[in-house]
Amino acid sequence: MAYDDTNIFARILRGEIPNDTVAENDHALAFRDIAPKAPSHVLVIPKGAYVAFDDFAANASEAEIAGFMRLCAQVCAMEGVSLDRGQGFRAITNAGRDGVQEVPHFHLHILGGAVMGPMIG
Ligand code: DGP
Repeated sequence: MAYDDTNIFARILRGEIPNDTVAENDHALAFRDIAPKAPSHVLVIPKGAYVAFDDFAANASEAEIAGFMRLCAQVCAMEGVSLDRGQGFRAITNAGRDGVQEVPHFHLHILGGAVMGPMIG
């Protein structure tokens, strides 16, 4: 699937739409979800143009992958949900039609601050 650079997260990355940034590095941006599903709900996105998880995992450079993953860990620590500081979290990514992905720019949801409900539904 070709990357559509008009998607909302591409527009956030270009600074066309404001966001509530939590943390950032050279390769990734973390910001609060506009419609939080948990007391802490942060989205982590790569700065590169990747449609979904499989695109990112297959095509991103090792530096991009490392930058993305390190930012995820930083978010968990900052939000107080990492296992050495809090009670845990859920990290999920939706991909494509069956994953019910709304925004076609790869993103990881990090949810915490409450016990999560069922995975599917
Ligand atoms: P999904 O593609 O289904 O994994 O979810 C996309 C998420 O993006 C959804 O939880 C709502 C969030 N979202 C959509 N538009 C915006 C926006 O303009 N700003 C922010 N911060 N979040 C958004």
